[in-house]
Amino acid sequence: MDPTPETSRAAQRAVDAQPYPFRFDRDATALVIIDMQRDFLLPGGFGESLGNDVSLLQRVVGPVRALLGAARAAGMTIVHTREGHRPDLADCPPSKRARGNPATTIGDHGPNGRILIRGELGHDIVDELAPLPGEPILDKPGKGAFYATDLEPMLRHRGITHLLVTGVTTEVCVHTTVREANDRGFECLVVEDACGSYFPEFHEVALRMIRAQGGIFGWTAPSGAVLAALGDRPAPAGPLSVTTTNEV
Ligand code: TIU
Repeated sequence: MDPTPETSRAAQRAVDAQPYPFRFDRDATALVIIDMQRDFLLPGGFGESLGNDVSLLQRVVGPVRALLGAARAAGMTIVHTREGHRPDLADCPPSKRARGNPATTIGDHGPNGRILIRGELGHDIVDELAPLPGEPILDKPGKGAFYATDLEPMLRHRGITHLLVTGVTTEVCVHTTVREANDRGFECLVVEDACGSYFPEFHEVALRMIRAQGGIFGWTAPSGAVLAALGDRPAPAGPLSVTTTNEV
């Protein structure tokens, strides 16, 4: 039997987002957690080797953890990504190792093992956000999660059309992934406080770039608004008022 308008509406959620409400169906939406790895969040890893203060990313863990709990409770698709390379570095562009001429670089030994190398402690996801069995972990060699990975078929096979994007860093791997997803037709909401950067000003501007021009790459919203929409609360009946402005 075809779903009635009432059941269709019950499946739909709406997040109070910018630049206008983000409507989604939990069954067609994935929570994507980008690169919440020790190598970016803890001392001695890739992030610090690039000269960054990694403590700035710690504030992201709590909001991502809350979203992860809500997505698990809702039975949603959850994808964890990790940036990194093969132990033999065959998939690492020499330019990426050399960039910035750091004292230690990808493949070198650090306190959490070889930097940004698959299988090493530093490459893995922080304890607070450890994936559960059945949650896909996507290893990616680049900044974007679609480049040289099987993310796109993984999402299409599950009927996923909408992404809730979180993780680090906002202007690098989150942004690259959202741009790639946007060109593939996925609707992306970037969760503002569940993303972070070593540069707070880049974080803010990166979010504005997502939602500018009527949502040129997608939507943004705070985690509280997303959590409210993820629960067992249907979207309000009737059309949401949609006002598209260039306010960012
Ligand atoms: N350096 C930086 O801001 N980010 C990265 O190198 N990778 C990710 O963003 N994951």
